[in-house]
Amino acid sequence: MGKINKRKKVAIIFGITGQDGSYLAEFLLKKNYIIHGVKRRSSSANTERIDHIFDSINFRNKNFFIHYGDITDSSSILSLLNKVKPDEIYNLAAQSHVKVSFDIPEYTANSTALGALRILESIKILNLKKTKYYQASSSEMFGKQVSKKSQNEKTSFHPMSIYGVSKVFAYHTSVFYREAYGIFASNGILFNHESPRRGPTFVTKKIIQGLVRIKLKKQKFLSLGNLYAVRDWGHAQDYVETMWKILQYKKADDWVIATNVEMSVKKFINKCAKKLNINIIWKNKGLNEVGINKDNNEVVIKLDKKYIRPGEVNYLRGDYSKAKKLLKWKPKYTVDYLIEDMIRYEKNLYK
Ligand code: NAP
Ligand code: F7E
Repeated sequence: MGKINKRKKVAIIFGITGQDGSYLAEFLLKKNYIIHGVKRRSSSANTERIDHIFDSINFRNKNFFIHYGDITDSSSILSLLNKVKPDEIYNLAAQSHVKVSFDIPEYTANSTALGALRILESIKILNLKKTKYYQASSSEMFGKQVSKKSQNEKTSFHPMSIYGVSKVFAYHTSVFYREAYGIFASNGILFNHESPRRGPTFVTKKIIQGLVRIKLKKQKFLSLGNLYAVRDWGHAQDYVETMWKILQYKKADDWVIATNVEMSVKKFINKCAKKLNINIIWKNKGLNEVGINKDNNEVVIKLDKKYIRPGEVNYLRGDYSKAKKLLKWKPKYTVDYLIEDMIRYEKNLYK
């Protein structure tokens, strides 16, 4: 009997150089996909999270291609989609930092909101009927939650930043292109997810990097903002798998992806410190609150008002029962594993 020649699936990843883009690329390559990643031009290298995917001698991987492009540039999107005609598109590109979105609101809206519109409109113009689209939606869309109930696909949105507002626009734009033009466009409403590859200014990475350096006596203290915000932190490696599952589901839909475990920033610090054998006691209130290393009486955590946001999301905990039931997905990694993985990575940098 002749061998069946199964065509490899082709995916475009916008945001390939980011935390999720790099893990998703690894995941899809293992599934035998051909990947086209889009990176934007920058004056210094922005590919350190994906450099290992290429072979080190020829800097080549026959299933992995990188293209210059920008989600604020419609022409680059249109011509790439026309050339590649992918089976799947993952839109992970965004100005993804909530605090930064207060400082650069217009650019945040241009990339995070209009970027999604540009890709969806390109799919429509090119009449790519078989192309499936994944939108990286965010728990930040839920925003101001008055009750401490968990959030699911039916919870209403009340964003508290231009980042959140932009993600709401991209969410509804995806639903609209699905309903009006029949495009397979799905939203993954992902709660916070972290990893050793997390950007250094997000709170988990900042805490772990800071505490490891304090432990190694390379830093004296760490300055933070709101210690009482509650988040639902998962591992990015777990979450990229669901992105793929979402596009394999029989119809386009919207999905909450989370762990359903809540934790305040302060509790996260205490957990990390304990794993590093730093014994922290807390003193004072408000902006004067400090974390003191009980063993030497030195202040290791201070608060700085520059990290306090004009709009804050105080409570996030995701109810992922729909994904659990229909996608058969649940997180593999606990927050304890996540912290240990991140600590291990930081410590290795100093070996
Ligand atoms: P990230 O590490 O900040 O990665 C963002 C990616 O977007 C990077 O590759 C970045 O390129 C790229 N990008 C930014 N502006 C661009 C532009 N104008 N044109 C082309 N590419 C651009 O974010 P992440 O944590 O991987 O998150 C991936 C996506 O999921 C984002 O859309 C984020 O908003 C969303 N999300 C994240 C979480 C989370 O907890 N991580 C939760 C929910 C949703 P550079 O490398 O050049 O900066
Ligand atoms: O802040 C508080 C801060 O910046 C978490 C993005 O991936 O997840 C992420 O957005 C909490 C906030 O993440 C500092 O006020 C205290 O309450 O790590 P973060 P985020 O804002 O939740 C969502 C789901 C996304 O979609 C986003 O793309 O921690 N916090 N002190 C601090 N935060 C930072 N960054 N730095 C501090 O010093």
